[in-house]
Amino acid sequence: MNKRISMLFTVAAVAVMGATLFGSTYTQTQISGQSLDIAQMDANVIEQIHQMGGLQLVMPQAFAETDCGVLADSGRNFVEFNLTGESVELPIMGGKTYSAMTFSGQVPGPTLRVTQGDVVQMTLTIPDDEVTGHGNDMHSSQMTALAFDSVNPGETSQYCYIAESAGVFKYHCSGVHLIGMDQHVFSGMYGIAIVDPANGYKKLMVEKTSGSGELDRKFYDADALEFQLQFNQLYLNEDGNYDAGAMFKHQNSATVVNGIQFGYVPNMLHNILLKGDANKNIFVAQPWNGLELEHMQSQLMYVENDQHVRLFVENHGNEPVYFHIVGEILDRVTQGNRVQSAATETWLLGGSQNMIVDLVFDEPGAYAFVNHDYAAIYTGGIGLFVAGDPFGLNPRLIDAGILTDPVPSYAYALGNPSDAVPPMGANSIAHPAVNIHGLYTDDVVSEKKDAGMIPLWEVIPTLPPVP
Ligand SMILES: [Cu+2]
Repeated sequence: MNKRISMLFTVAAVAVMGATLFGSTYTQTQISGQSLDIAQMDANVIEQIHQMGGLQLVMPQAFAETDCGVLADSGRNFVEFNLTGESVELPIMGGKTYSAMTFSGQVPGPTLRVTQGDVVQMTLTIPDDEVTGHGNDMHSSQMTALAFDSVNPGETSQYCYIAESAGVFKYHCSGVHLIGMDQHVFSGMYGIAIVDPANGYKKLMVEKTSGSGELDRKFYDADALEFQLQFNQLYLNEDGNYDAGAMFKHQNSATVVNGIQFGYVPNMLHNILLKGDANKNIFVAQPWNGLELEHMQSQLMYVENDQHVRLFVENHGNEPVYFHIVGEILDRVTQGNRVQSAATETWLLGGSQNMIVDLVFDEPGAYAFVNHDYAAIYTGGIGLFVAGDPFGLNPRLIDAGILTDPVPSYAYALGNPSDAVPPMGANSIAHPAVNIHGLYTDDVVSEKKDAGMIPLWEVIPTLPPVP
């Protein structure tokens, strides 16, 4: 089958499938009444599909309008989740910017954290001066994005749902009546909802051998130090605008974690601490290096040894994520609220798929987490956890007066990056400190400062020199 015929077949199949599922509103007459201009197929496939109605076959009346008032009075815990759709310029690697679309001025958007059974009231506001409308598809709901449709500039809209299923769930802009959804998502309009299990998380059991090698088990309390890692790609042209052609060909221009390429690798401070020289890089790629980069300077993630760590991982992208931590084993992998694997080296996440990884870092050291696809690693899909005090810095930091006593992780001195720290849940261990790091607008940075998060770029120059 040649390419054009095969593409026509695909589009027709979408239409016929829609007619089968929703026959009462989409008839054969409608299908035959619309024809595709094959010559324009490559130019604007999405628009063609839209013209055919192939992706808009769902009957609005088939969806029960969920009454926020009824749910608010249901006696369930009621959580408001307010988002704003904003197009802004945000930094990319190499000192340039790109045309980003955001939920509330940050990429990824704010993380929603609720408990299974809670009512969520999602409100999306689009400012008057915004260039386009936006939607929001919450995967933690069980309502079609079409019921919500999209919101025009200068308008606000909301819907309510019960978060029935525990787990990690993507949310993402659904475009303008679904048109441009790919552009809006890859430009930054995505985030996650964490729905904690109603009965809390489970203890973590790790098999260990002890004594002369007999098998033993070690149990860790359900409470854990938590991080969020959201993988995606950028598809940009030279001008920093979305390139749909590159997306269709799966030729991304960057692999990002929480919106940034190489956002969790060492910076000049680590160079000073380990090599005594801000300009002697200790990591092969340190593109976000320099205090003048402020909240964009790369940061590391610090954990204690023998501590229960929980990672909420989502793949928002078009490429698989082969999640692996170099030098560690994923002690437990959970999807939804069901354990999928224990003691596994790597776990595969397809597009819009997620998992919760529970693990313990046994030995002091630096551990790279990667998408173990080499193309992804080399284009930014890598970051570092540092467990314990592998570099023996405690005495030096105490001598310098930065610390008074030895600490079990560098988080006590530097904090963990704000974009990797999810909101607290019932089984969360509080991070010792949180620094401001992320793909944020200046307004979001101000909010983080007001919330007590540390602007390291302001604090570090005031610290005494490390001996
Ligand atoms: Cu949008």
